[in-house]
Formats: sequence, C-alpha cells, structure tokens
Amino acid sequence: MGTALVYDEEMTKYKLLWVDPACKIEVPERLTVSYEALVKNGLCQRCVSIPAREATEAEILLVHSEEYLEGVKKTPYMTLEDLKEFTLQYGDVYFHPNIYHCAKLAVGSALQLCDSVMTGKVRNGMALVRPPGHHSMRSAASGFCVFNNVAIAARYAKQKYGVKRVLIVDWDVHHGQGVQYCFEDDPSVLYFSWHRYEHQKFWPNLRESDYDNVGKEDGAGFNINVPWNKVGMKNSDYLSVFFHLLLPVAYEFCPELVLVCAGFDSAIGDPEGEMCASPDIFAHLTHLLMNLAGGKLCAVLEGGYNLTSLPQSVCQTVQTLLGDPPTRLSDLGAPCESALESLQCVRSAHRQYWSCLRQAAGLPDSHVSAKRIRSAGGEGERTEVGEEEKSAEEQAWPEPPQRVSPPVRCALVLPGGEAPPDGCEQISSREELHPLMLTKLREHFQSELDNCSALASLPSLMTLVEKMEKNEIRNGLAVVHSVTMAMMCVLQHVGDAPSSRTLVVCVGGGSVGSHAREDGKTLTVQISSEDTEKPTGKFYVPVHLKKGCGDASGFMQALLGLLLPLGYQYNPDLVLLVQMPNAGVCGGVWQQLVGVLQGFAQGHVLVLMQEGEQARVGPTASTLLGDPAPPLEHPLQAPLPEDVEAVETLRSRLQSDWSLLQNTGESTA
Ligand code: X5A
Ligand code: ZN
Repeated sequence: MGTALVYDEEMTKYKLLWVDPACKIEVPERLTVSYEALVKNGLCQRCVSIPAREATEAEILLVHSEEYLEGVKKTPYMTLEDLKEFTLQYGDVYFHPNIYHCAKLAVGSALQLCDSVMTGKVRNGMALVRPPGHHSMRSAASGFCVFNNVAIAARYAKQKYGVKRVLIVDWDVHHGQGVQYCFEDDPSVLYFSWHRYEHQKFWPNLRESDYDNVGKEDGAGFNINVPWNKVGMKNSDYLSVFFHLLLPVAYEFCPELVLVCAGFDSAIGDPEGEMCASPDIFAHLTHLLMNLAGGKLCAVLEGGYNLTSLPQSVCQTVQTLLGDPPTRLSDLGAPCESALESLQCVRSAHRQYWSCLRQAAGLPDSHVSAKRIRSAGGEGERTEVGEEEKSAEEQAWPEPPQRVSPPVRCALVLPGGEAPPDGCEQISSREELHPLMLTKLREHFQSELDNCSALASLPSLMTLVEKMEKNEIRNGLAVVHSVTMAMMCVLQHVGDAPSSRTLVVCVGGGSVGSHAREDGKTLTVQISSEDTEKPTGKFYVPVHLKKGCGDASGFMQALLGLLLPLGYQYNPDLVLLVQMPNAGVCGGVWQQLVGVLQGFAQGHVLVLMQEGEQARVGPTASTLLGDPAPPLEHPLQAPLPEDVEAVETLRSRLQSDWSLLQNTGESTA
C-alpha cells in the first residue's frame, strides 16, 4: 500500500501579470521548488505517481454557484484590462488567462487523490497544486484561491463513496473561511483550522474566524477555530493544540477519511505567517493523523510562500506518508501564554459538544471570558520588528536532519519454533547473557530463575536491542517468559549509555515501580485498573482507570492528553512498550498505542509480551510494520467521569514538571 503523489507542471503556468503587493508572493516557483525537492530527496520515486485531471463542471458545482463558474469560465478569453477588472470584485486574488485551466486541474488533482485512496490503490497521498483552494467561497474567489479543492473533495467523497464522516485539518496559517462556510451546518464534515488572527487584525479579518464560531444548527460543534493572537508560534504551541484539542475530538468523531488543507505558511520563515515552527513539525503532525480513518489521509497543498521552508515542509510531510519515522524534536519548550489562552477558549467553547473535553464533576469548567483574553498580554508584542531584528523571511533555521530508515523495519523474538508474520525478521541468538546481567537478575528474580526456560529468549532480546541501537532495525517485538524480567534486562543494558532516555509504557497492572528511577534515564507511564503504587516524583506516572485498559475512551484520553505530551517533552531515544500479564487492553486501542508511539525515538519501539498472552502478536507486528491501526468503534462511549478525573488530576499535578501537559491559560500549576 503506497503513497500517491499528484502533480502536473501545467499548474505552474500562470502568474501575476500586474503589480499587486498582496499577491506577489504567490509564484509558480512554489510548486517547482516543492516538486524538485521531492525528486532530489528520492521521495518522488518512492510515490505512486497519479496523473492530474480537469474537474468536471458538475464536480465544481458541488461547492460553487453556476453564476460564479460562468464568470470564471470567461477569464481565459479576457484581455489584461478585463482580467484586472474581474479580479477587483474579490480580495487578495489575481486572474490570468490560464488560471481557469489550472484551477480545474487543482480540483481534479484533489479528486484523483481521493479516488486513489478510497479505492485502495494507495493508502494515502499528497497533491501539489496551484491555485490553492481553502479561501474560495460558493460565489467568490479569495486569497489566491479560485475553486475550493478540499471542500469539493469532501463532498465528492461523501457522494461517490458514501463516506459518512470527513475530518478536514487545515494547518495552513490562514483561516479557510471558504471551507467553514461550506460545512458550517453539516455534522458529517468536521472542519478544524488554526490561523493567525491577532484579534481580527490579520487577514481575512473576519469575526467568524474566532473560537466561538463552533458551527450552526446540526453542525454545531463541527467547526473548530483556533485563533493565534500572536505571531511566533512554535512547535510546542502546535503540538499542544493537537494533544489537548484536535486529536481527542478527532478520535471521538471517528472520521472515515482525513483531508488536510496542507498549507506551509505556518512554518518558520514564511512572510505571511511569521510563525516559528520548524519544517519537521509537519512530519509529526502528519504522523499523529495517520492512524485515524484506517490511515486514509489526503494532503492537498494550500499556502506556503518561503521558497526554502516550503519544500522542506512538503518533503517532511510526504516522507512521513511514505512511512519513514519522524526525526526527534529536541528542546520543545513550554507552549506560550497566548497559545494556551486560545486553547482554553476553544476547549470551553466546544465542551458541550465533545465528551472528551468535558471535565469531571469535581473539577470546575474553567471558563474564561473573551474579555479577559482580549485584554491579556497587550497588543502584538511579538510582532514589533526592531531595528536589528530580522523579518520573517530573513530568519535562519537548520535544515531538517536526514531521515534514514534502518534496513529492517521490524524484528521478532518468538518462543521456539514459531514462525514470524510476513515481513518481519526473526532473531534467535545463542549468545550467553552477560555475567553481570545474570547477577542482577538473580538479585531480583531468584525463584523464577529456577525455571530453566525463564532465560531462554533473553539473549535474542538483547541482540534485538543492540541492533536497534545500531539503527540496523527500526522496531521489534519479543515474546518472553517474564515481561518484568525482560524489562529489567533491557533497561539495564540501555542505561549503560551515558545520556540514554527510555520511555517505558506499561499497559496493565503489576509491579514495575522497582524499575522506575528518578535519574531521568527512564520515564515510566503505567496505565492500569489497579490503584496500588503511589506516584513518586516526576519520572513514574501511574494512571489508574477504573474501567481499565479495555475502555477505549478512557484509554485514549490518557494516551492523547497525558502520554503524548509527556513523551514529546521527554524525547526518548527508545520506547519500551510492555503488555503486562492480564492487561485486559482491548485490541483497537492497543494498536492505536503501537501506531502513535512510533512517532517517538525515530520509530525505535520495542514491544514486550508475556508467553501465553500472544494473541496480539499478529496485529502488533502489522502495526509495527507500518499498517495503520484500525479505526475505533463509533460512536465512542463517553469516558467514565472518575477516569476523566483521574487523568485530569494527574495532568494538573504534573504540569509544573512537564509543561506540554498544560491546556489552560492561567497558570494553575
Ligand atoms: C492559500 C493562502 C493566503 C492569502 C493571503 C492574502 N492564501 N493576504 O495561503
Ligand atoms: Zn495560507
């Protein structure tokens, strides 16, 4: 199952023919540099190339009015003067004799991509198009956009394939007001957009781009606006919104298709956005969406005007769609106060529509009045450009590091005689365990070591770990006699390296506290129904869910709101995922966990399972090999209030140590 790339050079063949400062950044080179970067990085060759086509009139009319289509249709025959005048009806857009042709190709590209994904020809893909689409409205061009490529694709997918729920994630730095207008009363399309807003001072200066526009009538709750009221938003601000808003709502919505309005003017160096997120953030944003909708994700280019950060960001996105592990994001700081205020406002505005945002009875809904937010922080203090300060475009940032995939994606250690699933390498080593390791094991597991099979798989496990360390193998799964013993071996081994960090995720009860240490070499998160071990310090986080790990919504709450922020901030070089005996975790959420955790540690995830509890080996291996996790059941039951409270209590207790856990403006830590 591959990744589609839709591109046609024809879409570079129109440009601004007169002087207009508002439009001069929308140049043909945007597309050529993006495509050339994909070629240069060997990504183009790895994609399934899908031809563009012109959209039909019927397809365009899925979103636009006949009058508008008739108007645009005349533009190829207009003189320069006529074109200028036609352009004047609209805001920040230009026409050209060839733009109608290109706009039909842009829509058609999005539809071709949609077809390839929906028919199963590919798993996911990207369309590189001009003109962009998300600003165009039923009867108006706007913001360089002629036809609304993504909105048409959403209607098309619903009509042609019977898709019941479409999620549109608009990570472009502008508000896609055209998409909002198209679906504001439609609960079958969930539209999410973050955008530079600055209290309505930024284009398109609409009151309805604010957080309190949640949708209308049946569509109330299905329009999510995150206004950025300051420029300079960073990776941590973007991630916080994913963890604490978009992802929980998206999982609750349970889309059958994800469309991304993939604008890269939200990246560093962009003259429009003036944000500070690095291009490799798009690898993570993409990865975090790839386990929704069974992996069916179509990214369609929107904005992006810095000719250096745009192609870098496009490559990050496509490489992630292809299955390469995202690079580690180091030094994620705390989200900024302005971002947290926005996040808090959106969460409050949507609390009544989404059970994942509802707070437990004991904890008051922290409602903040718009007034308080408006007055907070002063006006655009980060926008003032001092004499020696650089403009957005002069900003410098390091080129994203090369992403190298190990030659082997997944290796297995299985008890004697069992064959590994297709595509996985089998590891069996006859080497002896290191004597020091044996001594250590004797200290802790005296009685169990009398059983001669107890140690059987450990040498192979250690070989697997070493190969993962050397980047010869990306990830692995070991079925062992005792998961606690195996866990100790692995941690003992990797802990010898000077600054190693292992994120240990234990699913299910049982004692693991003895491995948890406060020296920062491990961060242990244990999710179970047991309330035995008391939380100690910052590096051991026991999450007690009354309903246990079998409850999808409680588990997802812990995964998205707690584990992800902790993991991103900790930035491990290895993830150790342990299925404790009798964990009782339901298959769906387990696979989501295995899928999502691969965004850490350059994909170095090692799964441990106990002998006799191997039912999940097949599905786990498939997710480790890169297959998307299957969608969770719909509708997702609301989580138990006690479980929400448990997660919430932990989150607020830990947020002073782990700032990515914050989701509100006032420091409640
Ligand atoms: C697609 C897109 C931006 C329009 C900016 C007008 N449009 N000032 O990024
Ligand atoms: Zn934009």
